[in-house]
Amino acid sequence: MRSVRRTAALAVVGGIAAATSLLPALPALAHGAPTTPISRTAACASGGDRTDSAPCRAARDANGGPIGRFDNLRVANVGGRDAQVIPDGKLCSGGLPDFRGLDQPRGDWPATTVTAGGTLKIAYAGTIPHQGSFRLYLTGRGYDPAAKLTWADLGKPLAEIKDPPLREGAYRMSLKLPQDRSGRHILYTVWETSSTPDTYYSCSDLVIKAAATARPPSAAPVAKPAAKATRSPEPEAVAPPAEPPATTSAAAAPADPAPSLRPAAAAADDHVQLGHQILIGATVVILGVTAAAGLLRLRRARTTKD
Ligand SMILES: [Cu+2]
Repeated sequence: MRSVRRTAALAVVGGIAAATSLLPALPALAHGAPTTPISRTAACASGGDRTDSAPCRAARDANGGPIGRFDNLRVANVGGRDAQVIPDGKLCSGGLPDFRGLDQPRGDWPATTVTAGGTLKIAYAGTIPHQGSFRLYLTGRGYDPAAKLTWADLGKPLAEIKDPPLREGAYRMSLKLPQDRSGRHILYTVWETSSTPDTYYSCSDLVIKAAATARPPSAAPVAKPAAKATRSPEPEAVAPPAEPPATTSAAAAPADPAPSLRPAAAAADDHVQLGHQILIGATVVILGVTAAAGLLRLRRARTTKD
């Protein structure tokens, strides 16, 4: 009996050791950021995939040191009061000193080329599921990329999407873009989680191109009316199907950059969200108990035979 107990104890220890060794394979204690269209965090923050680019180096200089982790731009206890809590000019950093370099107005942030009036497919990397709502804002027609982003630039959200599907490491959403924007714009994404106290903020830079239905340019200069023509009817005929092919928009975006942005080991992560810890704790306990029970059964079977 003593040896059985010892075996059981060893098995528990072994099970826990085995479970612990699996931990690095589990997602790090991380959160999220848009990877399509690429956000300033996913590009330039630590763990980002364009950190060597000129705008990212400039952002680090402006930050006065390393930028925080790309998936960790979150503010606790905002509770939907985004415009009261996040100051104008600091929207891209969420007002967090660790990310202040991302607030710089620049014309060369890594951007995604999209089509006016098209459907933008969004991938928001999220390694551990949180429940919540995404509010998607787009800068208005008067937006000036040379000025810092303010709430007035954004107006009302274009869409609010609750608990979108999480597939292959990213939340998947679609957004119909307005016809009347062109050039540099910002998609501002607010993820207000309901399973944690945190709200996540991010700026994704877009270059909006006119739809391809435009007339081909003619060599001879044509007299243009001084004022814009009257509102043209929306070409609803080209409305995309529910799951539009990736080519309709975000053409310049890589098919799915989400998996390339695996957060590094949780070393510097100060995240203390109960949900994450319960998940990992439960995994350890379950693996440990399963291993112990299995070995105990084996041991018993052997003792009975003897
Ligand atoms: Cu999180």
